[in-house]
Amino acid sequence: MMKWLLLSALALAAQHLGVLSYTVPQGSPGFYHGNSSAAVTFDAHSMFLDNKRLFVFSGEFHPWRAPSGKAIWRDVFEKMKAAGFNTASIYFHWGLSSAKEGGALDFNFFRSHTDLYEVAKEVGILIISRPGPYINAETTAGGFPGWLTNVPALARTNQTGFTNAWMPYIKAVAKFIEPFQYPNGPVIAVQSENEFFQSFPDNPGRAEYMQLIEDTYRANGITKIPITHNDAHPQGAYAGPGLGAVDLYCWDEYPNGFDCSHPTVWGQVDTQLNADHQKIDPDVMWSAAEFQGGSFDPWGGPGYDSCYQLLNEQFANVYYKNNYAAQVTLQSLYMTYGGTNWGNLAEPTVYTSYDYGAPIREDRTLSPKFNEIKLQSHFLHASTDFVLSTMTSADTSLSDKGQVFTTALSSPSGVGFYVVRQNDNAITTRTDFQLKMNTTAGVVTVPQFGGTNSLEGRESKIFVTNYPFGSNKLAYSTAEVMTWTTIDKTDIVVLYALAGHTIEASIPTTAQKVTVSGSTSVTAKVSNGSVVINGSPSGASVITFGSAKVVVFDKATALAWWNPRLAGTGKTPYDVAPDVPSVLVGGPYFVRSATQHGSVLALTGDLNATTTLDVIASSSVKSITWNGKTLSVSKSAFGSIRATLPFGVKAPTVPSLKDATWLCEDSLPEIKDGFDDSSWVTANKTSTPRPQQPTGGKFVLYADEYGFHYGNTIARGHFTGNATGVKLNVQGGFNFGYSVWLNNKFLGSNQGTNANAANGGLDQTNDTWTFNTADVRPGDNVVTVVVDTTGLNEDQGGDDFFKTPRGVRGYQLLGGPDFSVWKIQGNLGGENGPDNTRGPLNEGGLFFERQGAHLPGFPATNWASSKTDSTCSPTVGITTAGIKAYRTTFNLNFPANSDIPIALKFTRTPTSSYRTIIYINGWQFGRFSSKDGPQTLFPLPEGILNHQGENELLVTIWSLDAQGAKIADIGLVNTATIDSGKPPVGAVSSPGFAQLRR
Ligand code: IPT
Repeated sequence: MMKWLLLSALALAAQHLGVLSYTVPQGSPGFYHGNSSAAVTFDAHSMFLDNKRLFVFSGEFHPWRAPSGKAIWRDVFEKMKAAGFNTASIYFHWGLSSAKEGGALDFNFFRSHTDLYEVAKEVGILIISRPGPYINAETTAGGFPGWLTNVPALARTNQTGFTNAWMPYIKAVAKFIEPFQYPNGPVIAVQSENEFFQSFPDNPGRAEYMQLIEDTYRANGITKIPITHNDAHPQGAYAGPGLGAVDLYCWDEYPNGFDCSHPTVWGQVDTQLNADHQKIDPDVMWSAAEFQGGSFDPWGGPGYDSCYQLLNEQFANVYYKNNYAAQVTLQSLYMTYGGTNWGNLAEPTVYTSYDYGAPIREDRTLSPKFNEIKLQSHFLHASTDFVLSTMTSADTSLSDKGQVFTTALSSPSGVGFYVVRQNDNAITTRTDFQLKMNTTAGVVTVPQFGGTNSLEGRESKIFVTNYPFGSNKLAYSTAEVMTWTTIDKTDIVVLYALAGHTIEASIPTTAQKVTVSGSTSVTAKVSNGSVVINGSPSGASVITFGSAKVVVFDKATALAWWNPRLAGTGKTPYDVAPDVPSVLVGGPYFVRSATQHGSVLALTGDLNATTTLDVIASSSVKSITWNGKTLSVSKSAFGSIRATLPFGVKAPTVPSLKDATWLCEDSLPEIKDGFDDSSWVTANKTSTPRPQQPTGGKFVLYADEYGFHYGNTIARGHFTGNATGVKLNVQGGFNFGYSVWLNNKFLGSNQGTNANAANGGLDQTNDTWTFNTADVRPGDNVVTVVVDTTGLNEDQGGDDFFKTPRGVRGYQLLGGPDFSVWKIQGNLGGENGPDNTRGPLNEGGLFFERQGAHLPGFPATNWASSKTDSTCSPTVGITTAGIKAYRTTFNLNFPANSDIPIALKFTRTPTSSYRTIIYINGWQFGRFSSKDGPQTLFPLPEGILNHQGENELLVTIWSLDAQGAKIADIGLVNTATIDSGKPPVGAVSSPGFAQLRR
């Protein structure tokens, strides 16, 4: 059992730190687990690392949704770091590491903990590790391995069969985490399970299971960091005391929900967050393990640009600031980079893209929300008093306008924070107002020197009082603080507000003189021992006096500024406190790093256009390089070092797929007369222990029962005699599809619908298919059922829902004898598939996949060619129901300094019912459904795609319609052209046909 202990050393150590001198009070619940080796501690206000308080500003990222590996992970982490994230929250996927029960666990490559932690450490990102065993995450079976569907024990309980299943995985994971526990590595916490609820009275063994996970971590070396849990709602599950209680209880919040089809409809913000927290666990910091960073989108949904709109920078502005108002000090944005559900990773409520409308988009480009978050995170790191602040009032009383809601907070040292917003999210127009703020000079109503404060609709601002920056102090500011730093003994604070809004700031000074350089839209004067700044920001104004500089930006300008810590100057690579030396850099699309070598400031970063660079740095900086090139510099009107950064990447020529040579081949020989399925698995089970029982027929035909857990499956039922038809209950998950043939005669197809459909969505259909008497032969007849599943269900309710079968759930042969035998086929080798690099989920069971036609180097020598057969092209397609595979190659030769994300683009014909699988260089990177959509743009990430060489592309057309189908148009597009300082990614090394189909 976990206990709380006072760590008095902590209290002592905290005192001699310049930044903060808060002492952990007696009895505070610093983390303790039976010895005193805890390296990560916390109390009611915040976490401590190295006895220093921090705001854990975290973002969710799933390395396995970016399988190009380390180089791309580094890019994502560098972007997160630049946006002020000091932490990443990481789910790991058990199913990807475990192909079969009792088999070897595979943590190589994109499954690697070690690689991930190493990159995070190099970049300086802390890690909250979330290995499950259950993760949800809109991934197949919620991260459970497919084989677990066959284990006859209730998952997520302490039943022996389930315990034996997960224990080796968590033990292995613990061994990977152990050496990377803070401070030796970046891991500051490990989460047990996911959104797990407590035992039901009739459903025991859950808390016991939770406890067993925690004990397993502790027994396997996880002794320095807290174990956390993310409750689905603030209901106190495992907050303690009691069995399964964790060290640090957290909860999840998705206030705008997941319906992206009404992207401007907001609810109201929750004003009870802190009250809820106080009810549950007032002794520990309030932690949002997942807070909405975007939304997933279902098949047939409105698409991720709508999700982005629903959860855009305005949402980030209002809702995240509402969290700060409620004194959150660990906030993790789910997702911060979403990535891709490649290779059958999706579960049935989502499609291939997992862009999530996140701050970093699927192609790794940066959204406006990214920059909004950057302003907030920098403010929090700069405001070291913030984590100690408590709420003093939360109502509309401080403003002269009833619709302005203010949460006032103050720190023990008297720093005030005023989080203002309109009290109704339906208001989309501007409100001008005055605000009463408590300053050391008493209560003042601001602005005092002209103008009004303003809030746009769906805008929130944080005003400050008595706010220290270095040895100076803002008596108050109605401009928001982005950050501050001390350079050459001058304290520089960066303030911002929307252009057109009035700001006012007052800074006590002994100086007699103040100068304003740059834009004169704000004025400054010395009055009664203070510098008073007032005006409306436009571009950059710099106000200089005494040992202070106040930089005032309009918000659009501020969004393009960066505040990188100088590499190698912090005590740890993770430290983002304002006492770590930094520079201010304005203009570039992205600033990756800043390093000072003597008089040279070396900046690296990315550009999306020719850019004016402004740098505020020490006077010791005499020259600046950008991605290694020396710049010619001048001084700007507001005193920055200025240079032009020329955009150095030509718009790329992307190969045309129209003009490409396509090779093609039928991929459904299973319906041809004489097809030999004798080597297929015989579906000979007549019962299953699953809760989901068959709905008819002698044999259990569930694909998973025979080891086929991912992608398309095929069942062939043989019969002799005069049957008149077949009844089929086929289950494949929401938006699944299937087609059925009697011998070589097409009987028809059916499809599921999505969870948002009026009937709640179809994940299975019941159909009766009538045979033409003439098509029933003497001797052997075969009913062939091809099923496109959309993944295994999740198990959110802990009721073994993930065991819901895929394939034929029930059947009945009509008007004749029964089927004599059923044969089942899925991915080559089932649980013993050959591809350890791409992992056990990548392939499905269509003919071309079993053959290996998607693999690099496949000898398509006997395939038809568009050179001699003009119908051999996906834009010509097929004229009957069935499946055809098309293969082509193309070369890319992008310059080393470029980041040019490429996507495969489809023109969709919603009236035509066809499905397409996309393979690039052997990796399945997309599943397109013409009928459902919405995804038509499929990013092919660099690394998986060779940007400096040859690529092999395969696409299929499966027409579910008798009249056939074609892809109206298909082509490669670049979704951005970035001049990038990222190190070369290089093509990932993965095996081809010669290695995998010997
Ligand atoms: C929360 C899950 O913890 C996470 O895995 C993911 O599924 C997320 O939702 C939605 O994307 S569950 C919460 C919505 C109740």
